[in-house]
Amino acid sequence: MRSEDMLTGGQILVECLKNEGVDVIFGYPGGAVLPIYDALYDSDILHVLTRHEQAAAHAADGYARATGRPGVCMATSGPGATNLVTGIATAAMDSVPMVAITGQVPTTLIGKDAFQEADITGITMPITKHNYLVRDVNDLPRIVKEAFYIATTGRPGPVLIDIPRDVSAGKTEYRDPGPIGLRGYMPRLAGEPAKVAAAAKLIAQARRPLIYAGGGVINSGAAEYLRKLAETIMAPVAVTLMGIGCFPGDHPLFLGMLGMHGARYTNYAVNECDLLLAIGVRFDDRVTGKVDSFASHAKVIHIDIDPAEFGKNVPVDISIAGDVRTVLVDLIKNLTCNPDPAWQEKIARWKKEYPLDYSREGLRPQAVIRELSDMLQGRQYRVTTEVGQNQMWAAQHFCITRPRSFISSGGLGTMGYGFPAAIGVQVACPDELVFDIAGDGSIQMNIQELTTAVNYELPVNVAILNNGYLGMVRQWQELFYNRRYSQTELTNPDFVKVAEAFGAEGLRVEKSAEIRPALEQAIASSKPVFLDFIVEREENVMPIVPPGEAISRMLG
Ligand SMILES: Cc1ncc(C[n+]2csc(CCOP(=O)(O)OP(=O)(O)O)c2C)c(N)n1
Repeated sequence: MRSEDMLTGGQILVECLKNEGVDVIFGYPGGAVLPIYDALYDSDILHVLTRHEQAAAHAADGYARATGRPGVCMATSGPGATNLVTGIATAAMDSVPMVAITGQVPTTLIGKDAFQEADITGITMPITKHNYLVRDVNDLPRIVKEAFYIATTGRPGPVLIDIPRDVSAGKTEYRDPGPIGLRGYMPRLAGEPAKVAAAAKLIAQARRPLIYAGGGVINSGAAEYLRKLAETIMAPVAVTLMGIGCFPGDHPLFLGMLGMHGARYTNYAVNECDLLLAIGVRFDDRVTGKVDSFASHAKVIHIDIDPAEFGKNVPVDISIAGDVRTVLVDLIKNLTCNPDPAWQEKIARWKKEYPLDYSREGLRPQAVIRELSDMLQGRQYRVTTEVGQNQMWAAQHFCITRPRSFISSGGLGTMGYGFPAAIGVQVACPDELVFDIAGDGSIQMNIQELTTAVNYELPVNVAILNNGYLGMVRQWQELFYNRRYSQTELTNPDFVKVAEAFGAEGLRVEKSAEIRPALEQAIASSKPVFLDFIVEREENVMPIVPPGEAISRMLG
């Protein structure tokens, strides 16, 4: 081999990433990844330097959720790698395609408690779809190709590649690895025709059908077919938190979110339907409440790419394994239906009787969301959220009309997710308006990323619903712990001054009449903006299904 044909492992990695179409990496350097950062120095891949590795992972995740393309994050060995863990687990729980690259101590030191050694492949085993420790630089091209393939095919998820420093520094010739051959990994894509026919038969018999749709619809690009299905069989559509955007929020058949903070009419409809068409969902406990009472009058059809989901939480009558889009295309052909007109009428009555409403006095968080939602209609925008009341109010009151524009940590419920995710989303969608809906607690979990937003001129906006509490926990203490507010009252910094100190813009809003002008100012600004909304302190997210209860038994 001629020496001029030799590349370092770092250079080979960069070549491989380019071959995979990677245009941005979110990361943070350190000793064990120096050969990779050295190779990046000559590359035209954009590297976004976050201020914490957790934020790099969330930014990569936000990028992936906004685009459908895998997000890439990178960290050094030891603490850098462990700082990625929350971000990887967040992506895993929500089926987000991600490739995480970590540095590792040299192969000769592995297992010797070397400086900054952490067994990151061991640590991330349960939160990755697959992970690799690269022991030979010659294996890198194959591993990178496999990692992207695994992250993006079937049910998407995170894959980690751990690269010891001697491997990224080692030299060899770059060779294309050729076709991928992964024994035992065969994502099932085509639906099962006999089962599709059986499902069509059940649909024809149903009088009160209801669709329960989730993130799988968005992942498979099936929103258009979901809409066709719903309109063909005249079935109302309830969505999970992850499913928000898979069906237009302004469609007459839209029922909004079901489950713990679902609307009363939505949960009643789930309770009374006689056919539940569960599409790209996993029957999460926040959705089902008490499992035996969930949709207990209904036959259940479950369509999902991951057969491991069938019957995991709720028994199903027909399960169809396959890509949701492919299955829906098949199912829509030759469908007949016979819904009872009284079903639609009943739902319309419930909608009138139990709207998602709130008090108009003072500055209400729901009013902030509604106003923002109204202002953004007709424009290109994306919304991320933090976790807590802010997230649930956003889910209840934002009218989202297209997929990939509502981005939130559903499965893991990660506070500190929304702001770095918004940074990743803004990188992916430079021409769109990006808003993070935040709580005053959550924003402080990754507030340091304001520097990243300022440095890269990313004009993300953060609407902080500042109630001076860890609101959702306080709400539970109010309802279920006799108002004993143990450790949930917050002392906050002045968010306006914080924003200014970081070189961003800060605006404080204390009256409801000021909501719109402040939002307008934020939208017009070319800088990142923190909007500090001083909202009513003890507002609650209603309705709420008490933990362990049937979803038809809501408070509020
Ligand atoms: C990393 C992390 N730690 C703790 C929690 C538990 N938790 C869920 S909601 C919540 C309160 C969130 O408070 P805040 O961000 O102020 O939002 P609010 O509920 O007031 O809108 C907490 C502590 C969590 N979800 N994530």
